Amino acid sequence: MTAPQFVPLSGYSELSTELMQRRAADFYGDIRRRRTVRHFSDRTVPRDIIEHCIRAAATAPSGANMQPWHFVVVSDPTIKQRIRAGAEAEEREFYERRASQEWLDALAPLGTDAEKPFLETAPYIIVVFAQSYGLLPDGRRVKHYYASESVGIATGILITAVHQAGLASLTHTPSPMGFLNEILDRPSNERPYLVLVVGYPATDAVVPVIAKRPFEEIVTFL
Ligand code: IYR
Repeated sequence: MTAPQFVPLSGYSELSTELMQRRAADFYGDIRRRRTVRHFSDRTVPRDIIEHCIRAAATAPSGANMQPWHFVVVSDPTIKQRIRAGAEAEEREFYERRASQEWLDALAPLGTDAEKPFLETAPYIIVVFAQSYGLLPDGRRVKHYYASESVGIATGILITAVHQAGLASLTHTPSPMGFLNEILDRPSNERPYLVLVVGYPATDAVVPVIAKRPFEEIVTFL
């Protein structure tokens, strides 16, 4: 067992109430502009922007601080092509056979289909892997706790960081995603959690007309 060590909380600085109110409102005003985009430009994006977004994501809290994630950033056109082929094969199965009518009806307002050209067009595909357990260099397993919750939080921060950097993203979840372990050569303790497509939106990008649920419906103050 390792004994805890503590240092003063030096990164926190208190803000005035007015500044907190303004910042909270401003942040909402900015994040509410985020839209999931399915039409990307092929314009390149400097890699350090993506690196910073991933560094931000990796500050997420995680179960027992195990940080049960790995991010694979794909810009190589050949690998993107293989990911697109793998994803579209699964998606065709999904749309033509696996999905229930209820599921297809729920997706109808989004206008999605099995064609995923953005997987080749966008400059970056970030594949987020969740590690169900860790592996020490000698092969021993380290237990991970709340891996899904932890990776979900990190992914939320990643999406927010990408938006705040001025780029668009798409959360994409071909299912099943096992083909990504093979293409990206990831070990068996990692499962693909989500694919985040990142880049500039196409100049003629459109987004579906959808709405967020009313605040009163999603919150209860007691
Ligand atoms: N994975 C499919 C289907 C899909 C499922 C959900 I739930 C979505 O919110 C969107 C799409 C696809 O990517 O098209």
